[in-house]
Amino acid sequence: MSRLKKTCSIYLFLLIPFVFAHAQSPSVQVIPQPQEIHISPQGDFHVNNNTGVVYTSSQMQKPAGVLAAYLSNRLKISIEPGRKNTGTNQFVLKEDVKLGKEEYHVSVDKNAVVCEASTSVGMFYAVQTLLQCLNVSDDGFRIASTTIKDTPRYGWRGFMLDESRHFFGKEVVKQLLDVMAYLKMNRFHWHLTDEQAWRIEIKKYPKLTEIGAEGNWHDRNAPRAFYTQDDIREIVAYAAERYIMIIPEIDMPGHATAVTRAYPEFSAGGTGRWEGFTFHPAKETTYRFIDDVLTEIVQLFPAPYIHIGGDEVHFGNKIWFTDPVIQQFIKDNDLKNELGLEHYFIRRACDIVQSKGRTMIGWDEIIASGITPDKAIVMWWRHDKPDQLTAALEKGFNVIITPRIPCYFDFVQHSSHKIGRRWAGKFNALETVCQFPDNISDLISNYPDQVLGIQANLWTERVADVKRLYFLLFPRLAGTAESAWTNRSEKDYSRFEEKIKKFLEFLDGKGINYFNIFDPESTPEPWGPDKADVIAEG
Ligand code: TNX
Repeated sequence: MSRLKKTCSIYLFLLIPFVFAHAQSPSVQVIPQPQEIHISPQGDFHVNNNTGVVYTSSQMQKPAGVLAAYLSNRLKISIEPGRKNTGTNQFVLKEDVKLGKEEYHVSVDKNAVVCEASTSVGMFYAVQTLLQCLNVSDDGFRIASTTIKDTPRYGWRGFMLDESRHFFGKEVVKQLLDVMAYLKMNRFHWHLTDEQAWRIEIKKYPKLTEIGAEGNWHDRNAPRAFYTQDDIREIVAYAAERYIMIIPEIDMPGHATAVTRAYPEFSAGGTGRWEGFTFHPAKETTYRFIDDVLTEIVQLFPAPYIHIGGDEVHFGNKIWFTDPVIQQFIKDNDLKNELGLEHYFIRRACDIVQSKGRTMIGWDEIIASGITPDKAIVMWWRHDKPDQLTAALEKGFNVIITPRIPCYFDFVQHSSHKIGRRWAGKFNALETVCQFPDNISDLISNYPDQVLGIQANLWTERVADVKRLYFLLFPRLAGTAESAWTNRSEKDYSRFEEKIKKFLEFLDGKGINYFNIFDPESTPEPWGPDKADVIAEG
């Protein structure tokens, strides 16, 4: 054998275990993509009947319980997490105070899986990653030998559900929270009030649900549907178990029709389509009502934020321009005009939220209201008004970015889809969702600390049932998770698409409907109850 050939054969020989291990190694596909992931050819970790789950400090007990429960369930064995080292073949959940709040490390070799985090939530994310890495093979469950170092790009990884236009109920919300946890999303913004209905029990104002909870977008006479305070407590606790904060939205001063139907005394009046769209901005009793409602809200939701809406007031405030009481109020308070009055209303709402020890969040209309940036967080939604985002950032506001394009999931997600919104022909395909916010980095890159994160919003005017709700949400919600968690340098759309196959299997396992991006015709677009709903915008 020549020398060259000999050297080559030695190298090839040395490579064999590597190649073999790679060929044999189960895949490591995680959504959202971790910031650093290395697969090593050390041999896989096998989960078996003797596998232990060990945690080193009391705050890791909860994530240890989540891991043990999942393994026990899937393997049909009983694994009790404990603090005692069980020798080999164990998961070790270790506290490491040096890591950031949501950061975690995972290192897998054939003897052990070691997870490190400084907090219980960081460890929960390590566990979520591991559960996605678990591969079923002929000889049981395996995890490929891997090291992962991970921490989120943004602290706010949100999803908003509109349950005023249509009501979906407790079980659906819980299922959504499960999927959010799998995707390491951590903020559930709950749009509970709007024109169509009021969906949360308020003890001091029973008519809000007796009258206000009737109807939905398609059917004004649909039976009452709302969450009791017990339901709310149950769901808030369920979310907290998954490290998800719930932020309630009580929309004002517009989108208030359900309130004014129940309590006309708080209505500014109006006619036709916009009858009762706004609260009466010039009555002290209106502000007392809001204060009372928020008193009950803060008892139910421990989140440090309350969303007060603040959007689209001009749609339905025509009456403000002619009503003598309102006009007099503008003069007496030197508010100049109707917009000044709107801003006054927002400042009053902000004071009420503050008096309850919470911070206000509002849609981007609130920027001009005169509120200082220490008092409110802005949700930028009008993608056609990038100057709103710039103004908010320049004024020093913290901002959550949720522009219609690509964050509104009532927009269609495929060129063939007919029900749902488009804007000048544009819609929100999975790839556009994933690319975000890197396609607007010129707008945000100078303000890294003020952009708190990203949120997807599902408005439900044209979402009358769960099948359609899930069809619009999935798999796009996974795109939101990837865009909010993963640094630009680690994003790779073709790899993401590969991982989506596994995500769809996960949804199949839960019986959740989705749009199949790989075979659009296999999942036809579910119609709402009324085919006339097709929106032909753009
Ligand atoms: C605008 S986004 C709204 C909602 C609609 C949505 C439909 C926002 C603050 N207001 O009331 O449901 O568009 O896409």
